[in-house]
Parts: sequence; C-alpha cells; structure tokens
Amino acid sequence: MIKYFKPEIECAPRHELEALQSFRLSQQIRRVYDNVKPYREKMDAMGVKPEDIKSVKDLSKLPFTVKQDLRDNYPYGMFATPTSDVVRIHASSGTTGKQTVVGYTRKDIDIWAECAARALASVGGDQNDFVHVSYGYGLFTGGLGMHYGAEKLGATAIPASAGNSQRQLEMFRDFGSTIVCMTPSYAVSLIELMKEIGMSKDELKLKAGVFGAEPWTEEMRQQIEEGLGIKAYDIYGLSEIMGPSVSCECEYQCGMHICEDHFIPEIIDPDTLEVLPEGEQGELVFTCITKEALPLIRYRTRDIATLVYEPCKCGRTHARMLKPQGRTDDMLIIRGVNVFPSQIESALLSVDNKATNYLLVVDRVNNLDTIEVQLEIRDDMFGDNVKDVEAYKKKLKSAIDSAIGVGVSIKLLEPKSLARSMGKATRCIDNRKIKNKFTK
Ligand code: DLL
Repeated sequence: MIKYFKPEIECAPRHELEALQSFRLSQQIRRVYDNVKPYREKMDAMGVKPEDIKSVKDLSKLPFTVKQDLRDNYPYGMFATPTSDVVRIHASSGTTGKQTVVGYTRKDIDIWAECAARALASVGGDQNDFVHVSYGYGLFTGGLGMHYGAEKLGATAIPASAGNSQRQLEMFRDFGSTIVCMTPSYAVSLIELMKEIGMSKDELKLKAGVFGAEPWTEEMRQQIEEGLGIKAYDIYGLSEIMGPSVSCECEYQCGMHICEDHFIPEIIDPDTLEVLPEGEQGELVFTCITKEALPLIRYRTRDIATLVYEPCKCGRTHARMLKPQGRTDDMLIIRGVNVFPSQIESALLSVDNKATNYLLVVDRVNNLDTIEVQLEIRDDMFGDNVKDVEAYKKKLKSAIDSAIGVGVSIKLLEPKSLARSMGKATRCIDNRKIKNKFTK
C-alpha cells in the first residue's frame, strides 16, 4: 500500500501546486528584499523590484546565490530574521574554505520535520516503525533532520548517530529497527562487519533504508539491498537549503520527489547560466519559498542532476530529480576529458559488485594526468593463482577505460587497508591540487 504523509499536497494537481508556488515566491521575494541586504543590493544592481516577481515564470529574473555569498556574509549576514527568532543552527560540511552557517526558526524546523516525515512515509514508514538514525548528530544536518522527521511521523526514533559499528548492529537486532538512515558507504561497511561477526540479515527486522549525503550508484543499491535484505532508497538534501529530505524516492525508486511546495527547482547550464528544458542534465538550483531564517534564492547547489515532471505511478505530482551524477566541483579533468568518480564506481561494480572499498588517486607524472584505482581485495577472492589476479585487473581496467575514455591503472591492496567511513566517504584524492597548493 502506498503511504503518504500529506497526500493533499504531495498529490496536488500541478496547476494548484504552481499557483501555491507563485504566491509563496512573490511573498518571499518581498521579505528577502526588505530584510536581507545582500539580496537587496543584487536585485537593485539588476534593476529588479519585488513587484516584478508575480509567478514562478518570473524566477529567471532573480539573481543567483552561491556558496561564496554565504562565506562573504559569515556567519549570519544572509539571515532574514533576527537571531532571536532562530532556534537552531547547523553548519555545512564543506571540506574547502570556511564552513557556512545555516539557521532555522521554529517554523523552519517544523517544515523540515514534515519534509522528513514525508520522506519516511514515501519509503513505507508509519507509526509502527523503529527509525534507526545513524547519520551524525551535531552541526551536520543528517542526524537531527531525520530524527525530527521520524518523530513527526509518529514512528519511534533511535538516535544511534554514527560510529561504534558493532553496537549499531546489536541495536538493529535488539531494538527491532525497521528503517535505517545512514550514508550508503556506512551501510556497506556495516554489511562487511555483519559477515565478520557472523550476523545474518535474517536476525534483523529491517525493511527499508534511506541513504544519502553522498553520491551512490545503482550497483551499490543492489549490494545494500542484498546485504541487509531491504529496499534501499535515495534521499537528498543540503544544509544551505534545509538538510536531508529536500527530496526522496518513493517505492518506485525512479527519482526523488522534491518537496516543491517549499523548494522550487531549476536546472541550469553552469557555464552560460541559462535555464535548461525538462529532461536535460545540468546544475541543480533551488529557491526556498517558505524558509524564514535563511531563505536562499536560486541557490546553485553544484550538483549535477536532471528533473522529470512526468506523473509518477505513486500518485505524487511533485517533480523528481534523478540520481545526482556528482558535483561540478568533483568533476576531474583528466588529460582534457571530464570524468566523474561515480562513472568509475559504476564500471567497477559492473565487473565486481562487491568492489566498494576503493579510492581514486589522481596525480600528474611527467606532465601527464594519471588515475590509479586502488581497490582492496577480499579474503575469498582468489586462490594462489596469479593468473586470476591478472585477469581480474585486466577486466576492471578495460571496463573503466571504456566507461570514462581515459586509461587508468589498477592497484590491488590488502584487505582493510583503506579507511572505513561512518559518514561521507572520501573516494578521491587529487594530488595535483595538493602539489599546486605547495608549489604556488
Ligand atoms: O549531506 C544533507 C543530507 C544528510 C542529505 C543526510 C541526505 C541524507 P551537506 O553536508 O550540506 O548536507 O551536503 C550536501 O551532499 O550538495 C550533494 O553534493 C551531496 N548529497 C546529498 N545527498 C545526496 C544524494 C547533507 N542522495 C551535499 N546523492 C549535496 C548524491 C548527495 N549526493
């Protein structure tokens, strides 16, 4: 049975949804113009007044926002409310530059909890579920975001946070967890641990999981579904816009429904900044139409995705975003060819669907870019036959080379030599950047 948290909104006819978006957008732009100096300045510079924004069709008249705007106005300069109305802050997990601070009013927290409740309902959750939250609790939005969603749904939240993996597995079993929330890479390392300690998925009551905060492939989905005996759903979000549950898959697993009554999505060409037609891949941009504390307008996420507006079999009418293919800033340029780490992961897993412990090491040797794919071997993989090892390496190399159009080298590592992630996994080290930093 398909479950919804708020069917009248999630399944509203598109014309009603668009009318609501237009109304909220025009009100939001007025608020932002009056209360956020950097937006007032940007709009004035473009000659746009709040009264010019009457409907979603006027969105393209508005200025974009980028992460640097938040950094330039650190910490609270983009807030539209006094900090006395802000009941919580989180900070983005950016690895480069200054972290960015995001804030929420009480109403923002309520709306966020509702979006997270919708996400959990869309994967089949209800008040009978035990929602085990293994995203980190703290400045990262993952833990508290899903926790409030579970409570809003009326389910039982288990605030496990990340870490202490064996305890996590024991809690799954002893507390009867039915839905898990964690990064896909952490799920993979828990599956590995289950094998080591001899725990079977049949001892668990898990039925579904919402996995996000980092890119993952269909091959990895299959591995998690098999390893935990569940359905694995993709969930997306970012701190600047809200946190987890900006969008989430439904039981049909065919793209993540965006909470469009709160966030208007667009896809743009990151070079020309032109809005792209439906179905084209480009940079995802969001406008927050109900956020009070930090209402970002046309925020450029850097995530590369595609929007689909076709009605979904689940009955939800809200647009779906297809699995993000990576970030514009994650894209590697190897000898002039654009390569996304996710393409390599897909090729790797198409040859060996258990090969999830890998690391890409990019370097420049004699002025030539190189990629080494480091991959852990598993105890059960080969006997003593060196030929098997060579054949395996050859197969991997040829799948990856043809997927990305650039030759890679494969290095097999001892089991357990790569660090396991409990949050967002590090999949790529680009030594060219480190060298540039020091040679500058
Ligand atoms: O990662 C929020 C989140 C928590 C989402 C838990 C889902 C689950 P940030 O730390 O600000 O927020 O990182 C946001 O992570 O711009 C994407 O690049 C990436 N990301 C998030 N979800 C997905 C996903 C949280 N499902 C950044 N697939 C985003 C691919 C994702 N990338």
